[in-house]
Amino acid sequence: MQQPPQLPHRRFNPLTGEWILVSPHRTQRPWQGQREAVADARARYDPQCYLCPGNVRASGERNPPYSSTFAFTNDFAALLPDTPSQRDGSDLYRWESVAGTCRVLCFSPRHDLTLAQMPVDGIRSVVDLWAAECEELGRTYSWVQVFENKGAAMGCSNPHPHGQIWASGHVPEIPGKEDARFRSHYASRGSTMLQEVAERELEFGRRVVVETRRWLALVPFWAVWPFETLVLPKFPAARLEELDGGDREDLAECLKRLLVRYDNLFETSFPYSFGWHGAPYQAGAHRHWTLHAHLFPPLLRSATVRKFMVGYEMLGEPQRDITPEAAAERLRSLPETHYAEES
Ligand code: H2U
Ligand code: ZN
Repeated sequence: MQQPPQLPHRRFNPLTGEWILVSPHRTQRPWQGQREAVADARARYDPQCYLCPGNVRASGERNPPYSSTFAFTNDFAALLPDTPSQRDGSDLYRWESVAGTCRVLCFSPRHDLTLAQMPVDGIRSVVDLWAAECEELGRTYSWVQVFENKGAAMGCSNPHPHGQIWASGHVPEIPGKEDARFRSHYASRGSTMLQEVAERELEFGRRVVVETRRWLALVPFWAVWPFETLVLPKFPAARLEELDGGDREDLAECLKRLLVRYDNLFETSFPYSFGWHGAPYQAGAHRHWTLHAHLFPPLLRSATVRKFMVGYEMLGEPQRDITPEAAAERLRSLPETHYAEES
């Protein structure tokens, strides 16, 4: 395949079966719109924070004096475990009930850190927590969505380093599409789609941002968000809980190196939505699945100028301004020492 031109073109996303518009010539336009606020420095412990060790949450429960990670069931959960199974309607109007649970995962007792600023062994503890929660919740639910919304720009309500899990009896739309597409790829070609992607990207090289012994972070060919990345294992793996100690150690290193680059890009605590997609917990083999993480950061040109998905994106199809290759090159060129440590 020839590389796409520096002219408007569309790219195909094999994970969703959708196309996106790429307009490489468009980033120079003047900007007089909204600018994001940049967060201030924080204390190591905040007596007002509902996630800090020893503090009381909205439910009246007190957090333990935890020293590594800590998980609890969300006091304002969007999904409830005891929802009875019901459905009604046909053709145009239908509904079905959903049972599930929501968890909040504190990544560190330190209120002032982020994953990017945590040491690799601290990130490794977070990987262990993600894996343990998936294993446990996967016994009850078909889908376990691990994610982190970081930064006020992504709607995060509290800067204390934390993520969430929403687990449900149904497989939601996006992983549902991935599952169907991975399955048909495996049936027709006998290979897992994302392992093929990992091999091709290592060979091409220009979209790779971080490569460790066992993992890869890259800007996908079909990325929608300006600095979107995909984290992939270089070996077959379908779920977080399958990873051995070495895989987890190496994943923590890969995430650290990626997230430090993100923060260094605009010398700001880089906002994003980040989440894991592992094989759904349903009967049958899942050789068609590759465990992967998506990172969707909204920033485009500086710490304060973000990409909005509005207008054409809402009504037509997603569009991006800089090419994925140019985004990967910018991320790759950045140092791996966090800017806050340098000064
Ligand atoms: P976000 O900032 O990423 O939305 O996560 C904070 C979550 O913490 C949010 O889902 C929950 C909110 O419901 N929460 C509690 O479970 N207990 C509290 O005391 C406050 C917030
Ligand atoms: Zn806190």
